[in-house]
Amino acid sequence: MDSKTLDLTRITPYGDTMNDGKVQISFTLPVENGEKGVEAAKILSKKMGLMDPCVAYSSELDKGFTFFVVYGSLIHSVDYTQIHVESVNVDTMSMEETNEYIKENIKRKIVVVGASTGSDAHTVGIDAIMNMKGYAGHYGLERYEMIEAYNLGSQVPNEEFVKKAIELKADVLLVSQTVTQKDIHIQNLTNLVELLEGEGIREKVILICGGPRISHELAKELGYDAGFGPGKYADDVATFAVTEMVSRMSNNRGE
Ligand code: B12
Repeated sequence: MDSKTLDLTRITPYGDTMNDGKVQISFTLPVENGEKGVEAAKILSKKMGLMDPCVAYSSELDKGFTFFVVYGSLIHSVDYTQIHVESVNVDTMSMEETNEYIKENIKRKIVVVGASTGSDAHTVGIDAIMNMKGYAGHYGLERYEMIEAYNLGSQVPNEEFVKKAIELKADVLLVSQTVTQKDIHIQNLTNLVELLEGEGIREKVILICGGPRISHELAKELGYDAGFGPGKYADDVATFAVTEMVSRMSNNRGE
């Protein structure tokens, strides 16, 4: 490939010239910082598909642990034209439009209960969606006139979350998961679905999860109605939830 033509069937990272494949990666190896460690980082980088790897930086993190930054040219490319991504397909409404939509179609306030569940202590994600102040210029659900929003905070056990959902007669459940180490999010999200099914309320709620590593595809696989990751805000979530509620109401009426 030449250095000017963009070929979408074979895209590769851009450094300063089209198709140069330049990337920077960083990782830690459990070895001393020294020439042998640098060589190990280079060999590993080549195995990862980097041509001419150059260790730009190495530093001891702790005794026997070294952090490396490596530059190189990636030998791989992807066919961008063949990529299909499953994403939530809604035209996001503004807060005012959503309030109007609820008034016209649901004719009562809807109840949304959210939390960061299990052992996850990260609250910023769920707050971004729910807090009155909102996030990045998007007001959170607490500000919506037609939404009764309950943010239960973080480290909420699934059992307690389900109990609250029943007590508050939730229409929509929002679950945030940030920590994904050892796939803890998968276990936790799956356990929640099982508990909701056990209580016989899974089909009565719109079940939505979100977090930095949550995709719509993963959410659907785990039995959720939708999943939202970075770059998604309260208005996206609210639009999906209310349009899904109304579509289920019409289906139940056999329309
Ligand atoms: C702040 C922070 C903390 C704070 C949290 C404070 C708090 N009150 O939340 C503190 C210091 C407590 C913390 C602790 C830990 N953290 Co921390 N933390 C972060 C940090 C720096 C920022 C996260 C954040 O707030 N992002 C901003 C929000 C707005 O983004 P977001 O969550 O993606 O949310 C958006 C979307 O994802 C989506 N969304 C999120 N949730 C939901 C929910 C729904 C329903 C919907 C619809 C959408 C949605 O909407 C939001 C807006 O677009 C990240 C690194 C980073 N830079 O991202 C690490 C990070 C998340 N933490 C990490 C880790 C490992 C930990 C600890 C385990 C560390 C430790 N060993 O003790 C502990 C966790 C303890 C626990 N039991 O959970 C790792 C997670 C790695 C992984 N993939 O598992 C990260 C990535 C750091 C890293 N690179 O290693 N952390």
